[in-house]
Amino acid sequence: MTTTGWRWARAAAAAALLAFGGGASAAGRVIEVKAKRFEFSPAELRLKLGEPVTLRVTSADVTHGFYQKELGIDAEIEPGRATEVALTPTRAGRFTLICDHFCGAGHGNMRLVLVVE
Ligand SMILES: [Cu+2]
Repeated sequence: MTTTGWRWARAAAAAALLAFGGGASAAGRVIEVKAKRFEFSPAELRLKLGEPVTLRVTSADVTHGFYQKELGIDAEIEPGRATEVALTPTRAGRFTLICDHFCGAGHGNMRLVLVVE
């Protein structure tokens, strides 16, 4: 490769980094979500249609589920480690994500609303 060609390659690599927000991974914006009996925090998230995000979910107590059928989300959230759920919403609307792993008496009220707009 010529010196000029090499410079162009480096410039292209720098531009690619900028495109992903200068350091963030290709999986996009990382959003922290905490799960505990019997709520997700935050309880509502606003997402942009077509924007890749990573939900980084941790549990403060026991194993919880993390399930939303239309968006194809189905994960187990175990205490002691973060579970990363990559997601690029392709449909607008309000989607209610639930805990589908029985975690106690208030389990049925454990919801996270994903608003995609
Ligand atoms: Cu739960």
